[in-house]
Amino acid sequence: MAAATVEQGLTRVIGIDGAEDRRPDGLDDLALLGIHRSLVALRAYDERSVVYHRQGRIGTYAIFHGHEAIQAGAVHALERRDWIFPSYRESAIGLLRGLPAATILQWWRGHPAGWWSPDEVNVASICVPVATHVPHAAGLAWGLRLKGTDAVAVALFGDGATSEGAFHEGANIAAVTKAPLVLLCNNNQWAISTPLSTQTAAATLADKALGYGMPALRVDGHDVLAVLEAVRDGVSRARAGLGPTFVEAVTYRTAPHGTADDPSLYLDPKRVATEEERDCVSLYEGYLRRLGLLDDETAAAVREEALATMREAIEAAESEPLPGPELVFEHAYADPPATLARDLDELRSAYA
Ligand SMILES: Cc1ncc(C[n+]2csc(CCOP(=O)(O)OP(=O)(O)O)c2C)c(N)n1
Ligand SMILES: [Mg+2]
Repeated sequence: MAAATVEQGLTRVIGIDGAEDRRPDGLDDLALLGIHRSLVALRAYDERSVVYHRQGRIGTYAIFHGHEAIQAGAVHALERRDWIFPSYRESAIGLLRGLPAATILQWWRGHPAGWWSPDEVNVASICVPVATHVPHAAGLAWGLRLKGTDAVAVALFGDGATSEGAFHEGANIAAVTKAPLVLLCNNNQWAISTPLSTQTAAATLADKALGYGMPALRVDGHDVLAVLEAVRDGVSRARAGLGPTFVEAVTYRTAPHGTADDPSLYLDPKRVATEEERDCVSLYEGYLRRLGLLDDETAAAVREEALATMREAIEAAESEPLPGPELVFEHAYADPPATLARDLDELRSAYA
């Protein structure tokens, strides 16, 4: 990969459309099966969360069906010391770092237990404002470099995020400081109902990296191993002190933006059906089957384990007591003004 070039085609590892499968360097059978478990854990989390939302057990939820390959590919390209900066679309990525599913469900329930200390798992808080975590990730990555460690950071964000000022500020400062950062863009071709064609006039999102003097790679976001290889390339550059890399992982959002969205107003069902034929989990399972590493029985066992985790997690989340209304004020002031006591009384009486 040269200093500041954009590879225009979409790189793949899994044989799609009759191409040969490849095996990325350094991934033994165990590693390949670990990636499968991660994909299935994310799929189960997402599927069950939509059901829990419909049952009124969690709040509004950002569905990530079809984005699992981007998330698992990224995490499996990293070492445990490396940092992950997720957006709402990657809310459950911490599962792959050992965060309990109950903790993430609590986040979507608006429960105070739905938070973790980022430095315990090197996963930053879930970022809801579009792109504002990009400068945070750039700053943390720069700090890692200043401290003399060889750890890196990855920030995950969407196609729409690349139109936000925060993305550009973050990309620029990361490049200027040679921050060890991988900017991983999930190009699912929609920002809620805004299609990519009206989002940008750039030929590719990866082209935007050129303006900041960083190289970019474009991969098929349905292909977990292609994402892994690209992020791994970016991580190697970052560890070597060469600065940030932009990875555009191209996929297509076949699900609603979130549980509050009605995509029938703008998504073409025919396109959705075509994209679903290349579902990232099924594609990877096909690859493992061709390698003789997966059969029906193992696939069913992995899925059942993931579903059991979710059953236990929702039960654990729901059995945690709800906080009292005073929590709203508890961390707001070092010295609460006198009027707050009155407000709190009013709030309590509304709850009583
Ligand atoms: C700064 C900011 N502006 C607007 C919103 C409302 N909003 C939430 S998601 C979204 C679309 C983002 O699209 P994209 O970056 O492509 O990410 P995706 O949701 O497709 O993963 C918008 C505009 C927000 N959360 N933050
Ligand atoms: Mg998008």
